Amino acid sequence: MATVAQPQVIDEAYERSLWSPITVWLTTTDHKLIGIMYMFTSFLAFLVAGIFALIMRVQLAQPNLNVVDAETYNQLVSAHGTTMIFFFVTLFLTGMANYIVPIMVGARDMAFPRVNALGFWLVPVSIGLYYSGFFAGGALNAGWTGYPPLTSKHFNPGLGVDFWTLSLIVWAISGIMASVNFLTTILALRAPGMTLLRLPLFVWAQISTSLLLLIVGAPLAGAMILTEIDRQFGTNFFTSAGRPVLYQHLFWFFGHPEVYIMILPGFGMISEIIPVFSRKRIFGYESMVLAIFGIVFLSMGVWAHHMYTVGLNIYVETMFMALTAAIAVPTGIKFFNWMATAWQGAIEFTTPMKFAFGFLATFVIGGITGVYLSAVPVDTQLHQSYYVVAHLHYVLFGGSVFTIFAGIYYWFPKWTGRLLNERLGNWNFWTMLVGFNGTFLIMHTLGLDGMPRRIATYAREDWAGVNFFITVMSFLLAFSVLLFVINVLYSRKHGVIAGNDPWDGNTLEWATTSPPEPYNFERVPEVRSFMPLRDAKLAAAGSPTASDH
Ligand code: HEM
Ligand SMILES: [Cu+2]
Repeated sequence: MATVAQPQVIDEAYERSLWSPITVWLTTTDHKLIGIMYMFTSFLAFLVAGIFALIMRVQLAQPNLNVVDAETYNQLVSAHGTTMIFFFVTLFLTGMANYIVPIMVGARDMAFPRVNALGFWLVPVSIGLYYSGFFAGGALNAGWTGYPPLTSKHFNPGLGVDFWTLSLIVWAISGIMASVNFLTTILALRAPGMTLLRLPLFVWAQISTSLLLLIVGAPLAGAMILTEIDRQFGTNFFTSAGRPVLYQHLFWFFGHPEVYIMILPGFGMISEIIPVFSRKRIFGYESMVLAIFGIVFLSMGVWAHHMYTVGLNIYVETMFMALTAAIAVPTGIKFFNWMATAWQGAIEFTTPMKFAFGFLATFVIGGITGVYLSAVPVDTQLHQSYYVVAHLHYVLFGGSVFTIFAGIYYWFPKWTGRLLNERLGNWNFWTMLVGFNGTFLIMHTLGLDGMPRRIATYAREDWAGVNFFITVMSFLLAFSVLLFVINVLYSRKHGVIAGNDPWDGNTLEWATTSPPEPYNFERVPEVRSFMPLRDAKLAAAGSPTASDH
């Protein structure tokens, strides 16, 4: 084992922890504490956006209800979408990666710890700006996509739109900072022996996500800045005198890759979790890395599949259709590799593994409905209908949220030193799986029947039964999240003590204490494959180590 010298500088914040915990959190530059703050903040956002969803579902439970009026509904649907996408999923994943990636590559911290802290502290600023709208006469009411002319001064004189553009500009700056930091950390601070092709797949996933956000964060900020200039200075970038469709190009050049920013880290987590609980090595490591970059590359060339109905040239549409369908190829490679990994493995159905399988089962439905929607004639019919709402929740909930829960159950012992309760975890999983599919599977039929999305109410009596069922199921889904919160609160104090390596893991985070010391490792194990800890264990047992790359 190579010994690394004791660190010269221990995070000053830790030293001050003797006298004031609050100061520690406010001043820390430790990637682990920053990771926890990201996760804590974004999970609160998840709860708020979930409550908004429940209010919307109550409103839609029967025809012609008036629980909330149309204007309030529009603000709720916009805040729900914006909060889930920008403030929950993306930032929760940033927090998980903040905690885990430096440890996985054997680093002491992120490359730029102070930039990391600044990136985090921009998050409450961004969320605060958006939510200020609610106290300034009404928040954004144009959907999370904020298309002009709905956001123009003419239609929307209030401050809600301005708070939204400012919020997302700050969000993009914070995300770009985090991306530069992740890329530098992974490229420059790897432990001795950790070549690129020995990076754990979760780290590869973080490289791809960071690259994407680095490229598409600026176009998003650009779209927001131009929207704001139109509003404040009467210019015509996106007005009807200008090019409203230009906004959609800019927004979706960000928006589609954003979907992959929200799912690739989950792919990475599943690629760590399935091998550990199948007791097998990942099937096709190199093809997994290649597939990630296939997705990165393609994801930047498909944005106009959100715009099939704006009147693009048919040949342009055909190209976007082909590229969109092509994404199924690298995604399919990953999917088959996960199944091949689990195939004939000694599978342990721990809660993280259940969520991993739950992800496989639900994400495939979102993937397949996505392939249908990629076809121009199909999308022309289904655009703006509940079919799209069902599809996007299969991808975002069945994909991102299930992987996030798999990752939380997997790494919680590392973060806190205690395991989450398996019994509550089992209930959490099954209520979520049933609640989720109950809410969103049958929703496809409403879309096929022509129910439009983003409507505050509807008159069709024959939609009442299905909508009522969906609303009941959405409460089961909310109950599953409640079980999770109870599990965290309970296990943090009373959970089973985890030790360093409760799952018999493969990667370096399990080689250090739970939670790790501020400097992460006293000594970093020698890295000879993408499963360094497994190698160390095999070597200690006198067995031949996993074959090298
Ligand atoms: C807690 C379970 C959830 C429920 C019950 C739920 C419910 C809803 C409802 C009722 C709508 C409005 C549909 C409409 O009027 O067009 C909606 C829209 C949306 N949801 Fe969810 N949702 C949930 C979780 C999520 C998650 C986890 C995400 C993302 C990670 C998400 C992202 C979105 C987006 C992007 C929209 C579209 C907003 C828009 O049209 O501007 N939702 N959801
Ligand atoms: Cu897309």
